[in-house]
Amino acid sequence: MQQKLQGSENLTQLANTLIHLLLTAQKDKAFKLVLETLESGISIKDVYLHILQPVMYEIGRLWQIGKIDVAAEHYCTGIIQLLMAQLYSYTQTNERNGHKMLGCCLGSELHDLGLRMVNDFFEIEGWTTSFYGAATPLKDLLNAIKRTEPEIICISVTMSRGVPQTKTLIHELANRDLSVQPKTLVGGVAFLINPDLSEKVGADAMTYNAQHAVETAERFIA
Ligand code: B12
Repeated sequence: MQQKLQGSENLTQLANTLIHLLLTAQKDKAFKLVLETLESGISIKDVYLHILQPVMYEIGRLWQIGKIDVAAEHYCTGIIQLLMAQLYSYTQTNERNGHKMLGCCLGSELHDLGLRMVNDFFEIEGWTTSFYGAATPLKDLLNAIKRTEPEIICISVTMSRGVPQTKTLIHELANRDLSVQPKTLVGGVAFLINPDLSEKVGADAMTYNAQHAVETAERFIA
């Protein structure tokens, strides 16, 4: 990287460059761009929220308006997932704080990249997280919650058909005799487009992005 990149304009510029590299199948350059961005001093959180997240939203928009096909979307998603896996070591920055969070997607929900980002933000702040991604069955999740005793449960919902199961999970948790009674946070596109739903499912809070999610959780355990 020739000069240290800073400021939101540069982040937008980097996001645009990354989209171009992905859509022209230049995987190696895409990796190099993101790793050099981190090396230039831009934080992992900024890379996630101001580069990778907008890139995925733009990929979705391009798919929706028919400018790219499903194969191109899958290619881009695959590379972003690989990148995030590679960035995991950058999330282990703070000492563990002794708190536990469990993140999940229920039922037929396949969108788990946003949840991965949420889990990673908790890891950055020192939490120990468990990730139960795409389409985890409700009863198995209840077993996992009993096993891992998290203080916070993050439920990610993109497709609105996942809302009833979210309500069921929250209701089940409230009626179980758990040694740790967890607080529930909800988020994802289904709640972004209809924030009132969070109250209807009985969640303790809904937040807009991964940073707000960890800040809200920290208020709950304070
Ligand atoms: C990648 C992708 C897929 C991938 C998912 C891969 C994966 N492992 O995640 C695949 C190919 C599987 C997929 C499938 C489908 N998809 Co899709 N997909 C996308 C796309 C392009 C990107 C999603 C993403 O990664 N976003 C980036 C992340 C970082 O953002 P995020 O999820 O919003 O997460 C952030 C916040 O919301 C928040 N957050 C998220 N979860 C949580 C949880 C908690 C507790 C908290 C507090 C916060 C929080 O924090 C995150 C980080 O800041 C979106 C476009 C978009 N606008 O999102 C479409 C999109 C979500 N998909 C869409 C559709 C329609 C589909 C399909 C129905 C397509 C089809 N015809 O088959 C299927 C449905 C599959 C299913 N059963 O779930 C629509 C959804 C419209 C809607 N909800 O009404 C979108 C919006 C595309 C569009 N523009 O129309 N998709």
